[in-house]
Amino acid sequence: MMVASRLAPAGALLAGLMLSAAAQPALAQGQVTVYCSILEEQCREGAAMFEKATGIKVSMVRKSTGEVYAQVKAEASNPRGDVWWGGPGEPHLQAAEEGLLDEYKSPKLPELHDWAQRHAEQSKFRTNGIYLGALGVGYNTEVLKKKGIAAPKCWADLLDPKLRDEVQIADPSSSGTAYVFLATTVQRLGEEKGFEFLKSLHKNISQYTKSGIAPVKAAALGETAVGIAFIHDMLTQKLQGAPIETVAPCEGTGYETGSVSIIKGGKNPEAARKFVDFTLSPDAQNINAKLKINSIPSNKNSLLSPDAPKFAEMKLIDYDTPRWGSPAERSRLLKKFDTEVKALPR
Ligand code: S7P
Repeated sequence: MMVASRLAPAGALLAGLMLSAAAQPALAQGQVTVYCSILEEQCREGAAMFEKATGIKVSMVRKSTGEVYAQVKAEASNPRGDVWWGGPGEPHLQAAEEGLLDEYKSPKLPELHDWAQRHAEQSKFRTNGIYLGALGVGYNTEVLKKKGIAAPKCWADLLDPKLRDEVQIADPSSSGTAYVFLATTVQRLGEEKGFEFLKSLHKNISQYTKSGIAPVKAAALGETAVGIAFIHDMLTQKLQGAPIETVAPCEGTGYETGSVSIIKGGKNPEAARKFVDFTLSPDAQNINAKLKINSIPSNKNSLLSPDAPKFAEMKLIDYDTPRWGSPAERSRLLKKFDTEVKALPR
């Protein structure tokens, strides 16, 4: 009797707590730290959606892909992040091969397109494909007209001396976008001729920006005539009214496999797995269509924006993401770029 009377209020309290938890799924249910390498607005929207759906508090830091790779490597003995969301696949693959990422087979995998399932398999399930994006050129029509420069159609057109100080691309060490450009150039022309091309282009580069999206924004604002980046990002600026046109270069171009990975040794592995499942779901991938970011989503049930660049209409090279994402190739190419291209006077 005494026992029962002491238990009754505790039971009532428990039932009350359960009821309020059911009514408010957003009550704190843990936390997850996400290093985010897609665009700031996508990161913010995704964090808010995930918190609302799971009650797990998201601590989000936005950094470029190469920067996150360097941070994950530097923190390997005491990882502070749980998930690395977005950015081209090569730095993710390098981290996977260097033992910095955890294996995880998401239940969402069967919902993905073949290319994304292959990407996961190639990494031994230590990274996942979330979107595709083709690399290209964007030019400001007003700046080119004012300067009397013909619109570029090919990569080779970017070497025109009239474009001196008028081309921007990011630094491939910090930016995943710029690394795709570096690897595309080497794959397209072979290493020797590829580096000759990069050295000639260097004369026209006004600056190597830290983030891959910066040249797109500069071209949209007319601060540079030409930017090299992902075509879907340049299209976003065009859809917002910027005088920008996009080009899939005539010689053929490479593309990114945007990726998401779990950081090995992170403090919140369970929440990290839930976050990865979320990024592979149509809910998270449809953020792109909502924000008019026209990359191609990996989940077969996600919305494909009608404005998304049509891969079938572009000349694509047979871009080898696993090769250029291997630790040996990525480290070697970046070092070579720094010493043989970036260090040159202009
Ligand atoms: O989703 C848009 C997008 O542009 O965000 C990523 C981002 O720009 C990569 O940044 P960094 O080049 O600075 O690393 C791209 O993967 C993606 O297409």
